[in-house]
Amino acid sequence: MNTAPRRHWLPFLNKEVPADCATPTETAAFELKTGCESLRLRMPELELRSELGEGWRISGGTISGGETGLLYGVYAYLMAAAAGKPIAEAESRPRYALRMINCWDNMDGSVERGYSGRSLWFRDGRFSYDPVRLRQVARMLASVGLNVLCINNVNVHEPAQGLIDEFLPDTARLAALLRPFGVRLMLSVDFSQPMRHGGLPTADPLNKEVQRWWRDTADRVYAAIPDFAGLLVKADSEHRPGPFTYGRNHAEGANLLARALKPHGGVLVWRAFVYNCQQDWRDTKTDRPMAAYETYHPLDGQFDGNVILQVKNGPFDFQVREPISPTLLAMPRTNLAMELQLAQEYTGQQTDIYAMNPMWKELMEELREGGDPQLCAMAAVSNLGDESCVTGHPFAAVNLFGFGRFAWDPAAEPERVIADWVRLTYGFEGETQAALTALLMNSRAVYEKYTAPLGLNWMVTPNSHYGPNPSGYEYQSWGTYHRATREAVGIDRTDSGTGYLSQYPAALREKYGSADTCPDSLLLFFHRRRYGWVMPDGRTLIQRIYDDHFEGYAEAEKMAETLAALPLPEPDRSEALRKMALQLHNAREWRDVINSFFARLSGCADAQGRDLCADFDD
Ligand code: GCW
Repeated sequence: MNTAPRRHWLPFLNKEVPADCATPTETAAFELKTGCESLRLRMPELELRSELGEGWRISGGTISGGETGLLYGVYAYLMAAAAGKPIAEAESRPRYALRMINCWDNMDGSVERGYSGRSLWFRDGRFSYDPVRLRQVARMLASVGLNVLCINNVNVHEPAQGLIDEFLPDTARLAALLRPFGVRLMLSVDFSQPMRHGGLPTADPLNKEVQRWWRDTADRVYAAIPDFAGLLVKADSEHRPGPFTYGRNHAEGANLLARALKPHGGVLVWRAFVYNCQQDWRDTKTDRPMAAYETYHPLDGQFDGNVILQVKNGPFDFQVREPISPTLLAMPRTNLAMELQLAQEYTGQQTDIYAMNPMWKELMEELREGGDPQLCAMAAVSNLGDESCVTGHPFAAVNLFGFGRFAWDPAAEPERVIADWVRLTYGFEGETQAALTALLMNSRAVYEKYTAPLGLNWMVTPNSHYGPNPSGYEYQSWGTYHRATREAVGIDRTDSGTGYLSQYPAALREKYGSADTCPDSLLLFFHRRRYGWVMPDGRTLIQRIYDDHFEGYAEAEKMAETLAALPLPEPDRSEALRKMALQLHNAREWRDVINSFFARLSGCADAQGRDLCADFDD
């Protein structure tokens, strides 16, 4: 489906930018004019001040900034006015230099973990896109300050290896289309590319021919795309090739590519998603969350200056609740990026509503408690696709918008960000704005309750990752176990258990190490507990499991009522209501499957006598 784009948070900028708009400054001027028409704003003066870089200043009727800073300043000015909070005096600069969207798009047009349709730029093994549509998407990215777009999947399937080779002219054309919006292109490459695409017998990072091949490749790419952002690599992870094949470590692997990019000012983003995906489920000593730290901590200080280690926010894989990844707190001499996932792989797949900014705020708090490492970049797996609303669910756009705001200023209040999105997208004010904002703000807590409260993750349906299946991953090789028996559930990750806890700095070790101080939300992630264990609020563990699932479903029903009462425009209204019905079905499945699983296993009845679908024999 490649239908016309729809409402997003810049409805007043929904016009086409002239093709001859070569520089961000010209684009900015045009955008401003468009905005002025519909908002009847006084056109501020624009002043190019290169020293401000990506930052901007609004003062005395003038917007000043570096080339992209000016563009961002204009968007900030227009969006603030449209949100009913005009800016007279302000200045701002981004907290992170790189604010990246990682698309998992394949060249056949499919999108790995994509829930918004097919790829916006690939079809049938080649580039295929509507430039008007892409400029609109680029404008969405630029309006919230996102400045790097990696267009292809980190699992690099053929023919995507040709993006830096036979398709390079097309890649360069797309880069040119994005350039006026301050968005630089990045590509994912396969570590074994010199063999699979370069005819070499090896991809060993210490081999001179391999080094030359990457250098020549980088030279060619930069000749075609001078502002190319760099390369992204998933290596030795889930069957992808990597330096381990040659007995080399990941610093040697990353530095190989980084050195080829360095003369051109490019960065090499290396993903830290490395673990043994062929674990024997009987093995209770190996604990998957420990893997990244074990691989990377010993290498701290060995990565070149233009390498960025990109670490998923949690030690597992984008579950609804995980503690902060200890790797982010253990690499003081390495450039770090945190990787988030806008695609709702484990969080409702753009069917269930799940707004992420509240979760990201918690992650930043945990980072601070753990010693406040200085990250240099933020990355997020894209939720974009070719469906008419581009993010699958009309409300999922809040996560793209929210990610841009967050990566610019991680201290931005989630509620304010979400309220702005609501106002800009739907024009809601007062009670309606507050109602949709509250619904979105609570959506994660509701989802967590009906799916995986208390840090009890991986009860999801294998492969699809939507819907419950409590034993689905329990006897598999992915390292994803809850180990529920008839007495107890959860994993002891303290010193008496797997020892994972020891990877954290003291403050977090203390907080998580005792079941009394560990937040309820992570209890079963860090501790194994009997069902009769009494929680701080006086309820038993099993009762909390039941109660949370019942509450989660009841709250989802309330969400549905609120949603139905909102004056949403069409087609968003019909689409949101249709998806809400699916969400309720999903929530009910989770509630009943998980509760009956535990009731049958434990033999414990519900204190409130509700139906647990357990068929107790007595
Ligand atoms: O969560 C897993 C996903 C894979 C993904 C992988 C990764 C791109 O299920 O689809 O592959 O993470 O992050 O590399």
